[in-house]
Amino acid sequence: MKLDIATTALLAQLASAEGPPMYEMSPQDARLIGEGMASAYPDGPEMAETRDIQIPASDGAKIRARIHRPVDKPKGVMVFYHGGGWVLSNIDQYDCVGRQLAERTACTVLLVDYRKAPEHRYPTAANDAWDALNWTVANLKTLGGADLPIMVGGDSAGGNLAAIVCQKAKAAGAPKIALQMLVYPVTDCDMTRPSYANMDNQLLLNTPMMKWFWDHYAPNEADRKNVDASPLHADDLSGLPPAVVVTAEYDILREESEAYADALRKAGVPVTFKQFDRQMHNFFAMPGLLPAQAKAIDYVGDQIDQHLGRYSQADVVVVGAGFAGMYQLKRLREMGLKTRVIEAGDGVGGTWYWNRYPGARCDIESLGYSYGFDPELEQDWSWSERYATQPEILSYAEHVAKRYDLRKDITFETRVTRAVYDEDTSRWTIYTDTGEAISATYFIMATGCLSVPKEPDIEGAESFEGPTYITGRWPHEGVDFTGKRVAVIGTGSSAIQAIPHIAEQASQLTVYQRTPAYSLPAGNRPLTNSEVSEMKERYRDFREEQKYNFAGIPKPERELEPAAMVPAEERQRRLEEGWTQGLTGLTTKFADALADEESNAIISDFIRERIKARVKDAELAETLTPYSYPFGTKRPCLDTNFYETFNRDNVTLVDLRKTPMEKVTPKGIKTSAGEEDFDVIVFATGFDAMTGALLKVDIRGKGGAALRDKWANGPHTYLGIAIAGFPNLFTITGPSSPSVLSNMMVSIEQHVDWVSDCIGWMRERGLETIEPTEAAEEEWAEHNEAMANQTLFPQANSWYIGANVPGKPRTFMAYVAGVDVYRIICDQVAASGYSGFETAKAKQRLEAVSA
Ligand code: N01
Repeated sequence: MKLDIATTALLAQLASAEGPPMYEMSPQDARLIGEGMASAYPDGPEMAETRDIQIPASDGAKIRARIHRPVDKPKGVMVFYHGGGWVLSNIDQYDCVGRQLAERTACTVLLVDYRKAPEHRYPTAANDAWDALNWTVANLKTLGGADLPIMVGGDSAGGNLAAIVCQKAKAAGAPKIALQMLVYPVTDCDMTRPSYANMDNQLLLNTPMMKWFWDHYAPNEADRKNVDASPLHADDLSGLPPAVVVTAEYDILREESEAYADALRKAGVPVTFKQFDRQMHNFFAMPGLLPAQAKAIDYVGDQIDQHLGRYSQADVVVVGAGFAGMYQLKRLREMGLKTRVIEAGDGVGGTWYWNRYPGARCDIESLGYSYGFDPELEQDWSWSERYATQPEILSYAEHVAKRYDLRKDITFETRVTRAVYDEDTSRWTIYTDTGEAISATYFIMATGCLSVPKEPDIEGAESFEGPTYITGRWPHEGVDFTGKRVAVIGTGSSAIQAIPHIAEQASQLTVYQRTPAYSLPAGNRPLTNSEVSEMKERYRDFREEQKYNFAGIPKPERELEPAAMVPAEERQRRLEEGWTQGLTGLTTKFADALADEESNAIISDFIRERIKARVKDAELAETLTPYSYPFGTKRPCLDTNFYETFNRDNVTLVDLRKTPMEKVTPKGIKTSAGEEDFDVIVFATGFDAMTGALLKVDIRGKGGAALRDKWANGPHTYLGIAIAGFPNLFTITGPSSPSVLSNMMVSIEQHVDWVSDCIGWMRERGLETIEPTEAAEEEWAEHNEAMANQTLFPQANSWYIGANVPGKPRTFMAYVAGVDVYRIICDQVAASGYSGFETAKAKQRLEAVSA
């Protein structure tokens, strides 16, 4: 027997309890056992409303019932009939299950305490179930809305009642039932099926017990064969509501549940079928005790979401319409794959769509910060400045979208909230906040590395009475700071670009600095016509140079000697030269610039002197000078007039290392030195980098495992592209790829090409799934860590290691050996038939999802 461990342990505990088997007890005594077990179940989630009611039965009696209304606005109503062989259990014992269903499905759940046998024999339970359904229809408004769809559900004998009320509704012509959820339902009184004879199945429900139930409920054998006792006996199942049928592997009811699913499907009813392996009968009704129970609630919740939402199919769903998602869409479309891109913004551009703060521009030179996949595209676009502004880059993204007609496959203003992999169908279902569910073979997260702004982690941030802005979510209409007292919190790249612009408008600007940055002058200027045309002539060669360069930035070239081998005069010459050469100007001047403390100190000291020369007030200059980490171990910044801005009379710097921030108040900001009032606060406090956007979506892989759980101690991937346990999921520039340490355009193109080629390779071979092995993932993690430890990167409390987000696990999240080395590794993995990955062909299935 192969039950899961929790089930095995539970059965072992139950076996140690003394007493006769239940089928030798009176129903009254047997009910007490169920009550004892239920005392171990948790209370379940909080509800907006929980109310007990009495439903009038058609014979004049009263049926007890309980309404659980979820916190979220109800999307539907489910009438739920509990299991217990028509003899045992009640709605108190199913209270937690009802709450779980209500919370997960955002539906009002009506738990029905139909009358039990032997006090009330067949067909009382079926009649009560029907009366409760009709009461629900008549009282929909009080349950959440007169237009809400109605579903029925139940487990075991409750599944039997749910199936029966659907047949009754069909016969009566009403009500319309949107869905029937049948969890290991009793569908037939035939107890001669092989699943009854198999000893492996004689667990919480065994053959004598089933006989005991039937004998109490329908002692007359002829009654049992009626369709309102054995719904499988119905002549015609066509026209019944779509069904979700769940079974357990070790359950005597498994075969009759399967038979009903099969009969429904043959009658043309859409059926989604799932067997929970290594589970026994009743697992669905044991919350808190069996982990599979929570997974089953999730599973039925997902199915209900699909049925209630809009449901569609695609070959691939890509999340994000930034530069990664756009190119990914183009590639997949060319391969003939039906591709849907889901984008939260109302336009393309990703980072360049959201980051509209004043002064936002790229710190990679514009001639190299563009797509290289189409020689014609690079000829018909001309950059105007050495470093392009955000508006210019955004218009480039829009130009690309138009040129390749990308928008038609992008759904804008829609967020992906959840994605669930189904091992039975080998497909992902991707859920959006607009109620759509998309089933897809491949799921690609092109969500960017710096796309989720860090939540302001400062006490009282929400209490400020004036407007607040986050640089990474800047209003499209812009912000006018004229005459305002403005606070900017942070001195990273975003703040450094924004501060000089804000200072020009604001009456007073106060900058709150916790860690000084190393910022180099951008040296921005308009590009000359000859610079642009020269690059256009040599673009093809340049693209190759980008691909096989350490950072995807071919100039300046990397010097090969460690600093110690370079004579003092030559060192100085290189430093002077590097100072004007942008982001990689100084890190390329010595081979060991980012690996050796002394070498790095030469550069860091040089920059410190330069910073001091830019600020008139010596004390202020000292405060702005970084000492606590080596140059380059936090992302360096490029600025235009950042340090000079502090020479203005209307600009003040607060050193939070000396006077720590205490809180934001309704009027301003309080530090240990006192409180200052402001009209506006700008949070330039950075991002939940690398993993933020991936974990914002609730991604569930094999066995319902959550990516959030898998990465609780830091992200683990293979090549930063794929994740063990999450087949056919790809991450573009994911954690432990070079990504943020490189020119993102070069890294994005490399990943998109690799993923597209991989999908093409699978399709040529008829392969259905691909996922990395745990071993490959482990080897990659070890290699990453070893490479990072050869550098100075781990010395800084940077967002590269998650240090900027309180509580985030600390691991170095980018591959440091360079995009050139990385590309060679990725190419070799592909050339060797995707070593480190496991692939599988399509499975033979009992049942395909159809809806
Ligand atoms: O964010 P950051 P960013 N109290 O995390 C401070 C890219 N980028 O948006 O260092 C007080 O770098 C924080 O202080 P500390 C680029 O890769 C590119 O500026 O944590 N202060 C820091 O000073 C960049 O690296 C461009 O001590 C708090 C600042 O806020 C990345 O985006 C332009 C605080 C955050 O700096 C992120 O840059 C802009 C608190 N509670 C950005 N929390 C280009 O040019 C945070 N800080 C392409």
